[in-house]
Amino acid sequence: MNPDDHYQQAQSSLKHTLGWYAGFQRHGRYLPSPELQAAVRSHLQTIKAALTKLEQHAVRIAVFGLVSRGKSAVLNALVGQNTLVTSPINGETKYPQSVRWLLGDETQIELIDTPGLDEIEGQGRATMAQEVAQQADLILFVVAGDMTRTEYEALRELRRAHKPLILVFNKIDLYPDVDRAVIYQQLQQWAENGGLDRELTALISLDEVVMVAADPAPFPVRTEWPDGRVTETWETPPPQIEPLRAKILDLLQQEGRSLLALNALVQARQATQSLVSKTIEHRAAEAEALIWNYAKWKAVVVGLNPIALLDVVGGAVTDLALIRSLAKLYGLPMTSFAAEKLWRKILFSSGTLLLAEFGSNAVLGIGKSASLVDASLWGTWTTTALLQGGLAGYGSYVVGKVAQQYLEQGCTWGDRGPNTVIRTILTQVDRQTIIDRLRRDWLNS
Ligand SMILES: Nc1nc2c(ncn2[C@@H]2O[C@H](COP(=O)(O)OP(=O)(O)OP(=O)(O)O)[C@@H](O)[C@H]2O)c(=O)[nH]1
Ligand SMILES: [Mg+2]
Repeated sequence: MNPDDHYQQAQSSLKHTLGWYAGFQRHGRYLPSPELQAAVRSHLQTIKAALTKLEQHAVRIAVFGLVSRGKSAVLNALVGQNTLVTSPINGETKYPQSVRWLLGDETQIELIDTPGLDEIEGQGRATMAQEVAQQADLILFVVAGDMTRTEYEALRELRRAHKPLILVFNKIDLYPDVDRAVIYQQLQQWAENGGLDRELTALISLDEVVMVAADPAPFPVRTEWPDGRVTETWETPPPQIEPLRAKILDLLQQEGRSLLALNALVQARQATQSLVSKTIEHRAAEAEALIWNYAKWKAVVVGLNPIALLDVVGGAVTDLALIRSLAKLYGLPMTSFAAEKLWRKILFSSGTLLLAEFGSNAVLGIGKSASLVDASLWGTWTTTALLQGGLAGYGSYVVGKVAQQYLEQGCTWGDRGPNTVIRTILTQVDRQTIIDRLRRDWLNS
């Protein structure tokens, strides 16, 4: 399957998720909870924005690094205009800001500049970095000179966003002797000192280390004229940005569409998961009462009813009714995923009950129906009834509990659910790609 199909699958999944949200909102009106409704609205916005981004082929690239490594300069060089302010003073860029990079085809690229990671303090830094990184399809991490411990730690933190990452070594005019292999070795060394962060070195291969000079320093040019005069002028060499430009375009060409699809799906997955778990939490007490009620009634009815077949059939019907009531209580759809898993559970629960019916016949020598006729066997009848009733009630309780879990998972794992589509895409991407290297991260995030 090609990236265009990934793209369409993601689009269809997001639309499907939006449709589901619309239904959920309607349900929410009958059972209002301001907190849930606010969550629905905000998640809806997120998914709509992700869909729009997908439809517009809008790629977002974020740049990170410590102060004065030349982050703003790198973006300026890519765009070919000095739109972002650069300065020798640390901490020039104070807030994330974005510039457009027009390439002339249908792809729109938004470049996001960020403040130096050592400029903002503590938690604020981590939050800013994670927020921007979450929104990005690709991350550029700019270093200049030896990589420091802070840089290594920042890289590890960014890795949590599970985005492809290019390590940009800037200012090569000042470090003419450094080569890519040396920088990569340094990264590996840090990884080894820090307990060998295999995932970080797997994320960044030597291929993703790129050398540039975004804003080379002017150098003096001495001219000796025939008349003996000597003049000195300053010349500014042009930026050397081509390797980075080529790397980004290559990556987008190869994996851009699948990346966009995956990112949109991850956002839809996060939004859905968070909403569904909030809903389940919100209705925890009601659900518990509902499950108990069904379990209790099933226990009593199965215990009292003398006909074995009726116990089993009636028990399965009760379990189905319980699941329907739970789904209704939550306002969650019964997806094929949840339905299939639950059927198995119900069959298992009925099977156990059936075994209990036969088992108690064998052990106690007689079933409920027979013992009911003979007054001397009423003691046996009570034991059998209690045993079967207890088992039946417990079966319902288990079904109710797993129903919560499967209803929850069904929203992302159902047909066209974000998780299902993410997994399909991941099984189809080529080896040797960055997405392939991120496979495990994408599946578990
Ligand atoms: N020699 C040399 N200097 C560069 C290069 N790129 C950037 N600089 C200089 O490095 C300084 C910092 O550049 P900025 O682009 O402002 O760095 P930044 O990472 O955005 O810095 P903050 O926004 O303060 O975090 C400026 O004086 C740039 O002119 C380069 O390739 N070579
Ligand atoms: Mg800057």
